[in-house]
Amino acid sequence: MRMQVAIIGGGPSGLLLAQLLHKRGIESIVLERKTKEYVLSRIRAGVLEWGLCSLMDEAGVGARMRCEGIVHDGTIISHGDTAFRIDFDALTKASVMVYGQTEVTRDLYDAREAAGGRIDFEVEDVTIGGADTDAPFVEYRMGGEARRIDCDFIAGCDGFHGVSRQAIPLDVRREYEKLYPFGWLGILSETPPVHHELIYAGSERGFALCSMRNENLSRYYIQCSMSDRPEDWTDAAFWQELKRRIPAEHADTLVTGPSIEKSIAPLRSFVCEPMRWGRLFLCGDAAHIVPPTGAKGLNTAASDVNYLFRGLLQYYDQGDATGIDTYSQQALARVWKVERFSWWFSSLIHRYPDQSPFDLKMQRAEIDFLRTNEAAQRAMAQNYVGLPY
Ligand code: RFL
Ligand code: PHB
Repeated sequence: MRMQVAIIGGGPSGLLLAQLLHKRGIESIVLERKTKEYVLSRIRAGVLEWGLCSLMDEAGVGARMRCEGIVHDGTIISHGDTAFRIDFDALTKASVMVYGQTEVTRDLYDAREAAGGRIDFEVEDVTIGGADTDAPFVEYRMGGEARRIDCDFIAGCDGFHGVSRQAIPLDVRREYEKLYPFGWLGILSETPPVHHELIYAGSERGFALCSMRNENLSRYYIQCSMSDRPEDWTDAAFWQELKRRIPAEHADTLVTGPSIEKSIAPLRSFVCEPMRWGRLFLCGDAAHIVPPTGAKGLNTAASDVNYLFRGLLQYYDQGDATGIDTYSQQALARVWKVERFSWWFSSLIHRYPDQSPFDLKMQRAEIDFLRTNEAAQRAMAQNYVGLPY
């Protein structure tokens, strides 16, 4: 079969790209390795930059987000019992939206189904062919049957463990990686959030984050050891540790309850260059990973989708390949800035196993500078609400 664009991966990147293209009359197929239920069961990001919110509107999937999402004009940063607020609205005249990745993905699936767009689930053995020619194709198996899609372009939206990145030859591909010596243990609980804004808490016992999905669904994280397993942590032990890391005024009012999800995520910074090889374009986690501090993973996936969508539109509408030819440079210029912010924020607020007394003093001085310097706060706020596309 023939399609204009073959999209590998039915996560938020692939689905958003498919929906934006469809709105402008460009047809695509989405190939997803898992079932829809599995994709929707993954609990991931919770904070959307205004740029992603606008893209959802443009894709025609913003209505529920605009209605049920919670606008946040600031966030709290604490160290021990010292806490201060970064006022996004006053510093940047912008804000972020708290609306879970699960809901974003659900809205995109609903729109795709309503539009009759093709998604093949539970695909296996996906391989990319001819990406460096004018006749690219994707081959895969579904239900034991071999299939082939001939297309103009391939979008590799298949996440960090996907096959798309591996299709770029090793002598072309350059990868940059940093692993952090700790993980995040996260829980979801049907309890009211401890505070109406997110709290990023540094402490001598390690980092903690108080986040939320809605007024009766809270998401909390604590920095943990890489060797910990979720089953090592009872709910009671989790709540106790969280309370010891956040300011006393919040620890005292924290409402606890049973966890309905508990998982550990490693922290990694990763970038693959280039993000384009011939007619193959990488988007989102397929090309880069950030540590979750600052909530940039999903948002950076969306900015890639934005550049690729506009490039494809320019190609199909005007016969102009400039946008797709400059995709990799444009996307990477923003990706590296986001990598820097996520690395900086992670370094600011975690305890590292090998930190010297000098390193700890530097970390405290950096937090104190941020607490007292408006220019530093503005730079932080600009990055948090999202750099321009
Ligand atoms: P995704 O969401 O990983 O989707 C990729 C999709 O591709 C499918 N796939 C394949 N399909 C076909 N053939 C193959 N060979 C395939 N290989 C894989 C997968 O099944 C999947 O459905 O990537 P995408 O779309 O680029 O979206 C990126 C975001 O999901 C990601 O950046 C964020 O979720 C990162 N992230 C977080 N970001 C935040 O901003 N805040 C968070 O709190 C946060 N928590 C997380 C996270 C990522 C995690 N991962 C990847 C382990 C927590 C976790 C656990
Ligand atoms: C979340 O709600 O899952 C979340 C929020 C902010 C982050 C990371 C994760 O920086």
